[in-house]
Amino acid sequence: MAIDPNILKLYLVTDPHLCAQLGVEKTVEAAVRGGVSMVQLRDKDASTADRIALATRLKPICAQYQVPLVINDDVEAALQSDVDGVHVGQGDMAASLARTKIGTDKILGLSVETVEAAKQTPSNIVDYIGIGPIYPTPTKSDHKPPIGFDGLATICAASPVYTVAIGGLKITDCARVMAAGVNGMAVVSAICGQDNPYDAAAGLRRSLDALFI
Ligand code: TZP
Ligand code: MG
Repeated sequence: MAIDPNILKLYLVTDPHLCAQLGVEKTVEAAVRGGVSMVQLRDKDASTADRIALATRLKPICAQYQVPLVINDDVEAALQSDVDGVHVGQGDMAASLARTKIGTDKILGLSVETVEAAKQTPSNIVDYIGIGPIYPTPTKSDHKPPIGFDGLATICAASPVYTVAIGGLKITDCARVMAAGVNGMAVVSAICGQDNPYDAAAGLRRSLDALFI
């Protein structure tokens, strides 16, 4: 519990399909070098064993840059690979149970799509919420209706915990994202699958840093 909100500034969520050409490890290595502040291993189709194996390879890369690494959905994989935490959605394991399993020292994130869900977020259990999708995005097939920047600002204002925006966000959105009051911006395709993930991450980080004055 009690995270530094700066870790949320530029949050990379990985996608094995978008990263297929370079691979997830090389993409993450380039992204953390470029200035990503947090990484979430997200692979909806992998087994727990596969996630543990990949997380074990990503851990030293992230650790070298003091960038926290969390795993989407899979508490067991997060525990066995001893990464920094886990991110769950509304339909996944209940946040309270995830917290019980991971203990008090690890990071717990929760996806939130509505003001009601934001208000109900237990601040003694959840460290941050991921709010979105802001735009429709092909990266997440089953996503809820996009909330736009007004929706983002409303949900952010209702949140008792730190916040990060997600869904279709590009470098041109940095100012509007941060103006909504969130602590950071989460991206998949703005880094994964880009010709040069280092340049993509560094460009995003420069834009965000310029807004944090
Ligand atoms: N949750 C809400 S939207 C999304 C997730 C994991 C995917 C965001 O991907 P992209 O490529 O940044 O739009
Ligand atoms: Mg989920």
